[in-house]
Amino acid sequence: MKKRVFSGIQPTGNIHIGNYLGAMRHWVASQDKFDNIFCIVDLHAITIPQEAGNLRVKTREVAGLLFAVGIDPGKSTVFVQSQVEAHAELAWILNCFTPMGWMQRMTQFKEKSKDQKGQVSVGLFDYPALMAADILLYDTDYVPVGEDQKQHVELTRDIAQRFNSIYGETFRLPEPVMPDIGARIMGLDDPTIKMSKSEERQGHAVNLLDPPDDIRTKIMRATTDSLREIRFDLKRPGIYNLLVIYELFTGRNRADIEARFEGKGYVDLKRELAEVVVEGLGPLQSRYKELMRDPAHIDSLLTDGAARVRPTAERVLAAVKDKVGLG
Ligand code: ATP
Ligand code: LTN
Repeated sequence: MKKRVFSGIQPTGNIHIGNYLGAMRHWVASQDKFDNIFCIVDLHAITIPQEAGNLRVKTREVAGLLFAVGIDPGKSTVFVQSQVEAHAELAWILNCFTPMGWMQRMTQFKEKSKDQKGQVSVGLFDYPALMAADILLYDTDYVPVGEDQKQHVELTRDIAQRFNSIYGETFRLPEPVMPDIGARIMGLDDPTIKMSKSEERQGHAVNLLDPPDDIRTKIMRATTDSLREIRFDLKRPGIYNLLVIYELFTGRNRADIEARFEGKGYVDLKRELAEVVVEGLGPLQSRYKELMRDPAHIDSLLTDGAARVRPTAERVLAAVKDKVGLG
């Protein structure tokens, strides 16, 4: 039996190279080794206001991108969260087993609620319980994510353990899996914050669907420092981030990269990086365009995906309800 992998991505904003390098490309790379489920988490998306038409467009766009980067619907299941009702139902039950104090520690909520001033929804606060439901419904072994989600996976384990200790072995405990390099790609305009879909500034992120000239402009304008040497030095976050992106797109090792840029300037690095990223994203962009000629096909892959996972989700939910004394 292959181990089960589950991960999720929100259909909000534009998918960027941080999502790709930190998460999506690892999902693709491990497809043969594991039994994979990838979920487009539209219920999570509405924790922040969304326009209905746009949410639908983005949901299909993310699906198209997942298939375009190489998720093979024959090997992995991709589905839309709101199409499997068990997610919302288990989230409610888990709410009732999650102490407020545990939720109050979540750093993502603290970050995200800052931007929202007085408009923060209860859903945003409760986001991690829904994420725990996503993971626990499928007897998940591994959750491959970027570093920002580690805390949520650890909370999921705590909630699962708490439930298990009250009702006996019910949930499998999942483990977060993060890449050694690229788990936290930083913003191009501000390398002290993570590259994020919700940052809307023009030069913040390279999006997977950016035209080549936009990619070039964004990389050429990336914030660096006033030093000269091109080295992997964590204390110089701007240049470090660009080098990590270069490293991940080219697959070259650090010593070779440093040797290649010895005596050269930041402009040389940026120019070469821009071409590497343009080339790296080219094939994916063509596949995406191709796939999007037939949106009905994408929708049908998603419907099939939901049908495939629904029985597992319903079995786990039924066991939980039975233990709790519901229904
Ligand atoms: P937002 O910032 O609006 O919450 P996001 O950019 O974090 O969105 P998600 O859909 O929440 O995107 O994340 C999808 C996956 O990408 C998650 O596994 C997440 O950990 C990973 N990820 C997101 N940003 C980065 C980043 N800057 N570096 C590496 N991985 C990332
Ligand atoms: N919170 C995650 C998206 C997400 C997820 C999940 C990731 C929702 N449910 C389950 C892994 C497993 C995010 O913002 N990236």
